[in-house]
Amino acid sequence: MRVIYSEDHKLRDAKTELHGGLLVTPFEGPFRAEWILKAVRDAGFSDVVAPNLHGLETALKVHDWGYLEFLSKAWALWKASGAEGEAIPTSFPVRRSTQRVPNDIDALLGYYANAAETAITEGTYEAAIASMKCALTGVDWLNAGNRFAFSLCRPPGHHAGIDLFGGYCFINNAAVAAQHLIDLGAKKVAILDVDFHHGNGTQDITYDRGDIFFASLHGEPADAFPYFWGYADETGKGQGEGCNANYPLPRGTTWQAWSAALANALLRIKAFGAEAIVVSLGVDTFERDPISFFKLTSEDFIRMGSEIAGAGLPVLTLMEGGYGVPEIGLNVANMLKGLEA
Ligand code: SP5
Ligand code: ZN
Repeated sequence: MRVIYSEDHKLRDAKTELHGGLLVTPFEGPFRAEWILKAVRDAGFSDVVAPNLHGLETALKVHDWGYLEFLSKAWALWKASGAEGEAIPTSFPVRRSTQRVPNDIDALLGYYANAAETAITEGTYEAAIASMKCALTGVDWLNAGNRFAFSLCRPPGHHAGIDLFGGYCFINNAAVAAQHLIDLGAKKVAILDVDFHHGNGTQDITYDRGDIFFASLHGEPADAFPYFWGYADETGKGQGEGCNANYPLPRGTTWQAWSAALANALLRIKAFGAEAIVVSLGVDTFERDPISFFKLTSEDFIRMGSEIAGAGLPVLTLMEGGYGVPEIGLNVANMLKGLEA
């Protein structure tokens, strides 16, 4: 399995996350990619390469142009406004308000945010672009005839919508990868999101598309971030009707119920006729994850990899969430081992 990793993830090193009414050290930090890279190497995955050159053309097919321009300028505008801390959104367009794009940076932050825990900081945009390049390079590896790649994306992407950041995400790496697969000739692809949190950004981007099947297993929205997306009755619209499958699962879910949902998702992906699977891999389903409520064990991640490989399709695995505990590295390495077993 080829592993794609960029040192530029370190450019995203936020000092603040709004959590429990305090500005705490973010759960999503550079240590995550370091731990995961070490564990993956220790598990024998030694083919680690830097990403290929890629521009913004694929991202512009899945994100709004004004949104990407905002991301590229947000930190400079924030500094120019005289603010001292990191760029945290505080004012939001809501039900019955206008949806006009504002001028002021405080307003722009709220306009483009779907959550306020995630600060934009110096280097965030550059790290998000490097993360996206890891995803695109994983697709290039599959396109060269290989069955598996692992893009060690950081920052993650699945909460980034057409024109929305939040949930530690800025550019939707999975959607960009799926678009790249299609641009290289695939007619149909699937994104399988196994992160604890619903992949609301990916759903936002793919909801009306008939060429990308999106399946997500996640904590029940009424109780789990991102709260306002991820119900089972969200099935897609227009050309995409029937191409969106949500599997909300309750507090305390273990491998037994989780794997039953996975089996159903894989059946749906096969029936759809996907030619490849992009896996949004969050290991925040782990029993000791600090912000989540599923109970998967480290061994379950090996089973997860083998079940997914059992679909018989090329698989690009992309890193999403997984926090706090050193086992995030082992859990990722286990999933990759399961894929190749
Ligand atoms: C990529 C990814 O996994 N993003 C997750 C972002 C979650 N951010 C906000 C979570 C708020 C949840 N509060 C948890 C309370 C735990 N007691
Ligand atoms: Zn997550």
